[in-house]
Amino acid sequence: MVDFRNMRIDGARLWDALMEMAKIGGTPAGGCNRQTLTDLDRQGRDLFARWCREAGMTMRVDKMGNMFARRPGLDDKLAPVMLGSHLDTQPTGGKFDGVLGVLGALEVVRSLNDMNVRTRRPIEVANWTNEEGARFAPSMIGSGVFAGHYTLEEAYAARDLEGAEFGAELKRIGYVGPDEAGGRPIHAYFELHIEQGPILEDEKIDIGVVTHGQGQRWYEYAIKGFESHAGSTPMPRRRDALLGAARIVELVNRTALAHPPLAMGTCGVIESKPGSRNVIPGEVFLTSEFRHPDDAVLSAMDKALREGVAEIAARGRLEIEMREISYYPPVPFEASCVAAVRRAAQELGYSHRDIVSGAGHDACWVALVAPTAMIFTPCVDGVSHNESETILPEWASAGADVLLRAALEKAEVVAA
Ligand code: HGY
Ligand code: MN
Ligand code: MN
Repeated sequence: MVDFRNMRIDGARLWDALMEMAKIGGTPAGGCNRQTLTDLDRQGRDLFARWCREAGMTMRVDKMGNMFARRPGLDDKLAPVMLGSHLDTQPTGGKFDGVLGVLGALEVVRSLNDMNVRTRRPIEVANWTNEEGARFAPSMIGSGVFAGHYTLEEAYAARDLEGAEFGAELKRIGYVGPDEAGGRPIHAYFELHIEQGPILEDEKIDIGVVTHGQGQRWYEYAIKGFESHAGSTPMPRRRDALLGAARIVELVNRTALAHPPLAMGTCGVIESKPGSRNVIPGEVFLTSEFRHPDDAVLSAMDKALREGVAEIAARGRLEIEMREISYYPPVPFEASCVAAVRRAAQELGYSHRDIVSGAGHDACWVALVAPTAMIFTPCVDGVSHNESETILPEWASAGADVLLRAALEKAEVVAA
């Protein structure tokens, strides 16, 4: 058995790749706007595919546009060890959310090539489609179809706020692949990701050993009132859809604050029609989401929300169609994979601590179909989903070193 304990990745090459990818959709404020299934997403995918080919990998794409670059194993029939994350970003996203996981995985392969290391199992690097859910909801839909939680038809029918359809956009950028999405064995899946919160940096810890992903519930509301004149409609006679939406926003916030310290509640999108300053809004589209690591609390928040929305509808004489568009319970990651991450950090001499993920990740769906774990790096001030998101190069290197070692434990080094 080859001793792979001193192997490390090339941190400078990883950082160069991150900066190169960040140019695609780069914004004047230093962030990235490379939203899923846009021409910029296609450019990012094409660059990733070129780099993978240059690293001697073969590329497969499935019907959800999920990309899998493969480095063969000596016993290539075995189920692969898969590493990856996502290249799509938020509209005001940063350079590292998701991208660190995809390019950190590519760096693992590049380093194995440099060290002429062979593994018994094949290694695959994945780029999952539409992790962010910003343009097409829900989030993590590429990995969600792969894990069998959503159907291809559900995903293809999703529409963005301009009415563009997911399936048509995926076809337009040329990334509808021939492979079925999912339904094949994966020996282990590891996802490297920035924490997107302040804990690791505050505690001066290099590596987060992620034990769970918290549960999430995502909702949409179609609120109908009655458009009428802002100057001549007496207050008691109004059916003001925007006032109803405002009450739901306050209800979501109040419900999360009622379950401290871990509950999260957010309203992210609101669209008011007709959008005229002197017309009482007759229609509003609103979104909200809840998150919590305990499913029973998430259910209690859901119940309080539904009761509150019914009360707001009655009080405002509004019709409120409330839809839950996505739900997944808290996800425990697989013990042997979590232990491999913890062992890797330990042996590499990186400080580490167990942590629960506040953000959702493709790993949360992949965990349904493969032994899965995640590796977190700190991020500056815990900021993410913001153009100022940034990390230190040494954090990126440490995370990818741990990814390399955890992957090799599962892929089994046979020659170096
Ligand atoms: O919403 C999330 O947690 C992830 O960024 N998609
Ligand atoms: Mn992400
Ligand atoms: Mn994100």
